[in-house]
Amino acid sequence: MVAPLPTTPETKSPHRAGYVALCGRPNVGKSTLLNALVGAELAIASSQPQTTRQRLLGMWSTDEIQAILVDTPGIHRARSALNRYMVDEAVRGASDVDLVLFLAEAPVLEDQTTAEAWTPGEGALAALEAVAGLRAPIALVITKVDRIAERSLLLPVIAKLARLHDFAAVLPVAATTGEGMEALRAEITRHLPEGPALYDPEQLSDRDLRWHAGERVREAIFRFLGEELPYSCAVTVESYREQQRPPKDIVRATVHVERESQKPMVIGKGGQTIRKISSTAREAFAAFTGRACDLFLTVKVTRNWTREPELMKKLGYHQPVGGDS
Ligand SMILES: Nc1nc2c(ncn2[C@@H]2O[C@H](COP(=O)(O)OP(=O)(O)O)[C@@H](O)[C@H]2O)c(=O)[nH]1
Ligand SMILES: [Mg+2]
Repeated sequence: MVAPLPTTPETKSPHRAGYVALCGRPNVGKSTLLNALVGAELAIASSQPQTTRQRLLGMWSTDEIQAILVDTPGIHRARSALNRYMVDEAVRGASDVDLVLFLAEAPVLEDQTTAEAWTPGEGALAALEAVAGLRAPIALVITKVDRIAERSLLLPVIAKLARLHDFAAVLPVAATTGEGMEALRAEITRHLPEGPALYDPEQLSDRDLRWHAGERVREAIFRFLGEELPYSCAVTVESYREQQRPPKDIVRATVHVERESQKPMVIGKGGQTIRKISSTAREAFAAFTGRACDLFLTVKVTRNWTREPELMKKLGYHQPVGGDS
């Protein structure tokens, strides 16, 4: 009789799960990177700084791991109550995570001389300082490297940035082309502690659809309202109804502005601006949910809301009770 072959034990590595914060100055590409890692357009991104106002969790789940990614507002010098809230959200979002990704954008460099002369800006240094004292290891992610045709020009930049802190890793990436993303995913995975998934692997975000609907309106506002006005706007979703036949979401939302004079600017001549905002947001939200959507917008003056913490709370910008991050 032949003895049965010894069965080889399962060599599958244990499941890992944990939290990873994306931090850095405004506009360095945090929201875009979160979307690329999750593989869905969860976080709104725009070419203007300070688009992200609140912490958002995006889940990157595979059979082996779950990385809960924390998108944070940019860290910047804050004057108004709204900006202080945003910076607090950023630092709170980064406390108690397993890894901090500190994002710094690759400068646009023409030649070796500009590359050698480059030094990190004050804003980046201050943002790094704000997270350097946290418990978690920090990996430096150099973003938007697709903008530099000659990659060797990055070397002096990487060397200078790498000296600023004892980074766990230095990772050049371009979220828009996918460059460097494999190395970034491997680095994230390495830092996750062993443990079961903390969210349903099917769930992509901690925010509900109502919140996402409001964010699509804010995204369209950033796109159509020029340089200044978007910072005076907030969006609240008054009602969200899922109609069964035909399947459709019916969303009613309010765009709040700070001053009476801003209202006609948001509405536009004959209502054309608000119509553009509405149809762009509606299409983006329908693409996100995969269902048709009707969106009804109203514009309202909520005087000085960016300066009054009580009004901010009413518009959804309040500190989490008990600090849940
Ligand atoms: N060329 C290039 N642009 C990027 C990349 N990632 C982000 N951006 C752009 O940078 C701007 C700011 O991005 P966003 O994700 O909103 O930055 P955040 O403020 O840090 O969240 C947007 O216009 C993005 O399209 C990238 O990898 N390459
Ligand atoms: Mg952002």
